Amino acid sequence: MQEFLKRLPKAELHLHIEGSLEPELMFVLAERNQISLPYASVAEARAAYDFSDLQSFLDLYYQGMSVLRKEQDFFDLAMDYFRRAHAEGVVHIELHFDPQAHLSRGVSLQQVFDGLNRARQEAKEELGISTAMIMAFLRDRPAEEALEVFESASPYWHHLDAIGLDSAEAGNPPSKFGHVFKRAKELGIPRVAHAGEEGPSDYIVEALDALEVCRIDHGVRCLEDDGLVQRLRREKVVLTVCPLSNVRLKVVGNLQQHPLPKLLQAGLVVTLNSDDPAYFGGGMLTNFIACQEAFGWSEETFAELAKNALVHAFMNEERRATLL
Ligand code: ES4
Ligand code: ZN
Repeated sequence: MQEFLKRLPKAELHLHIEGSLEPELMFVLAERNQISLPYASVAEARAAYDFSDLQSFLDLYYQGMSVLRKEQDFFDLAMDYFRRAHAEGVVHIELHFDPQAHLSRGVSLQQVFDGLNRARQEAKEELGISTAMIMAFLRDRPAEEALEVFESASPYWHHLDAIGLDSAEAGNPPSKFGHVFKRAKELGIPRVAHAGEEGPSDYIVEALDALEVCRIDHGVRCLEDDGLVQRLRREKVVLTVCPLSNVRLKVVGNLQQHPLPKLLQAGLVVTLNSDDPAYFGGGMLTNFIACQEAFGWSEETFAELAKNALVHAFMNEERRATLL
């Protein structure tokens, strides 16, 4: 079964590239950029990844990415992840990235885009992996700042497959970003948003109504609203579920208690994803295997989940046809 899961062509629709920064590379980049880390060793960093909620993770996530300063750092970050994902049978990766978390440290959009785009090109040529870019806004920052960043990214809009919304969810409803997402819609840029991870199911409704997203990242709390579940099923809204993330951030008590089987039972378009693999205990294959162990799903179920991701990926139709 594990061999089947490894060979299954997997597309990853929910991945924060900054959350793929393994402690080993973090130490290399810290040395290269003369940045001090609060950890004495790789083991100490890993031991610190013991989260009580989303915010306790975000604190270490922003801390960790402080080592990313130059174009080469973003290239190394992404290439390091693409190689690991390739070894796990991942064929397509959609990268969320957080420009505000870099701009606020004096790192330019050009350094971020150039490094990530160079890695995407190399991944395509050397690994045969296709990629997509999702520029995410930090919902715990002001909406005006998100709009400014979006406008200042105009030279790079043609590289974007979508915009997204991430960071601390509770108290930062999707509607706060209505005008940014409206602007993206006018420009023909697709939209996704994190909702219903720590925040209430109402935020999923808001993301659909106010942001007009085609996907909900996480969305596991939709089950608290029967009407919403019916709507998600009717409108075939994709949920990018991240099982190990939900366990590590204590959205669920353990994987056996995860609502994934209920989401499938409800006929929703579910996909499996890693979110922040360096922080949550593993990448795509680890998530698939953990679900196999927790739920005992058949090969057919995993094939359906993997197909959902390929069908709904931001990918040209020629590429999709080769993978389906
Ligand atoms: C995130 Cl798991 C999660 N939720 C919200 N924002 C994020 N940024 C990176 N990972
Ligand atoms: Zn996420």
